[in-house]
Amino acid sequence: RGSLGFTDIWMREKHHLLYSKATHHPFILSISNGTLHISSFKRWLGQDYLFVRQFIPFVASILIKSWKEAVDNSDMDLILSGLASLNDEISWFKKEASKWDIVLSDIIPQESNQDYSRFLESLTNSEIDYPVVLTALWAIEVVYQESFSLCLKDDSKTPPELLEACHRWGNEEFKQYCCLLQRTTDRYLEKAPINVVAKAEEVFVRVLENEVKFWNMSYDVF
Ligand code: HMH
Repeated sequence: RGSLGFTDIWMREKHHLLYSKATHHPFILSISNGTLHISSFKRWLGQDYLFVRQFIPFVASILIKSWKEAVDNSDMDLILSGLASLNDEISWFKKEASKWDIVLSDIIPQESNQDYSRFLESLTNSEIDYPVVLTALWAIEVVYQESFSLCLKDDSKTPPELLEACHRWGNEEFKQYCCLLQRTTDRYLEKAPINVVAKAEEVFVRVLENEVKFWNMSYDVF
């Protein structure tokens, strides 16, 4: 397979089209060309706050798996750093919500959000293999990293009041985190039995589908 790992083959070759649908969604493109309706942004903000609250226990379940299954301490350190930044992220959502007059306790999860949460919850099961959940974590993070970094490009017209949000996921440090997650994931996939690799690929695709639906939910006028 040359020098490409499984994750690169999936994102750049086999599932490239779905991957670009998730990373170049109209919601993101309209932030970067300055045409997003602020009501869409606010809807996304409220829904994503609820998503992150469900995402935290999912990441915690991976921390437990890294404790049981990792070959060295670096995995647990990496997952722990991810959990620590989710702590900051929750604070950021609260601050950002008050800036936009959003009452977070009033937000009701939309169907796509509930579906995504249920999917993550199914992956917290102790029977789900470590390489599979690493794949999911990496995919979830890399979609946001790649999406929001588009909004920070020199030629983008992102409104100044949305820059802070874009910077949260588009920054260089988050990109490094995603690269480390990718490398770790590939390392385990290399050694995994073929059925586990197949399951990881299926989970990768399902993450991308859920990400597209999540953007649709935020973007659609309803
Ligand atoms: C829907 N996907 C969604 N929300 C997020 N905050 C991330 C990924 C990245 O953390």
